[in-house]
Amino acid sequence: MKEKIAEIVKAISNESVKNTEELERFRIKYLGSKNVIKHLFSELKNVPNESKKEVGQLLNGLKNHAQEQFDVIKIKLENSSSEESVIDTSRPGDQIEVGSRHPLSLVRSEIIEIFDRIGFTVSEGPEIEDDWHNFSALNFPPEHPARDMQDTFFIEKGTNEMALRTHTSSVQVRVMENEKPPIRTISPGRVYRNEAISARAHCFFHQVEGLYIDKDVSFADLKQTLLYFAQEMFGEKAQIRLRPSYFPFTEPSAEVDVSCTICNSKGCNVCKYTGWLEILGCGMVDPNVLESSNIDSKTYSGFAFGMGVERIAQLKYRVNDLRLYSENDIRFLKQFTSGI
Ligand code: 2NL
Repeated sequence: MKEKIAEIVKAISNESVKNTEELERFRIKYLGSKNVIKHLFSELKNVPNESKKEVGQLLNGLKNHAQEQFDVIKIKLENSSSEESVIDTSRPGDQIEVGSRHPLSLVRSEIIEIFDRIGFTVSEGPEIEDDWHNFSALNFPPEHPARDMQDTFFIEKGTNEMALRTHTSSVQVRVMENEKPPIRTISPGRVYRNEAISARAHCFFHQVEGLYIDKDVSFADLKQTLLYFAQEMFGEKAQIRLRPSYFPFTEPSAEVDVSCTICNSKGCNVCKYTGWLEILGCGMVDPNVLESSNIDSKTYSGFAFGMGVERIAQLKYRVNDLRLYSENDIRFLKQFTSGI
């Protein structure tokens, strides 16, 4: 009997279990309902009485040993999951989805490229601005409503010194302060206004402002530059019209409409049956603004303009809710060209 037990112990240690099927065979052989150890238990009655206790203990030990071995092998198999872990290096890799550019990013790049072709550089500046660069240098009178808490996000309570910039003209003031004319630059960037969020208004949006200062810059130069821009952006058939307007930093000032490219100026619900779409504001830089940045307004003149990137993108891609631009809904974002 003792020999039989020793044989089984040896057999168990000689078992090589490589997969779950072999493990199951091991279980049936040593732990199943008709296993070899059980068979030895049934023969215990034939063992002489004086050896019964010892042989019984050996059999119990064998039974526990078989169970332990089973558990150890099972865990080993699970950890290495030997069958599945075989890596097939010839399999093709997972497809990597190519992302798409954000529509505002696409339009911003297009605007930059259009102005780059006629010699405009790109200038950037801080989003947190002081009162001078955001308001005073731009000829905003001390009591102008834009300086109100309701319109501007101020950084510190009680002081109106530092604020989130409300336009990127602040960047252009910095350019005028630091560079000598001729100046030909655009400043794209994010700007902030204290407004309730809706389909038509947001607390932040994106602007591209342009500035050209040199000797003898005229309103005709401004008009031709904007016509060039409109035709590059909306197609060579695009026309523009200027309507008189007011900004603190330009005089004279105008608002610019582009002929409706959606209905060819025949009238549709996008242009509200006028045939025209408003795209930007512009004007001749007010002499006070030039002087504030130490540019001699008797020698130099300049024009400036500002446009909302969301507005241009809305016309190009027919997006009619401003909130879509910042909600990061993948179904919206996926629709735009996947150019890198
Ligand atoms: C609009 C109108 C405008 C400017 C921006 C500007 C900058 C300097 C001096 C003078 Cl440094 N003007 N910028 C001029 C006219 C209009 O923006 O509706 N923007 C969305």
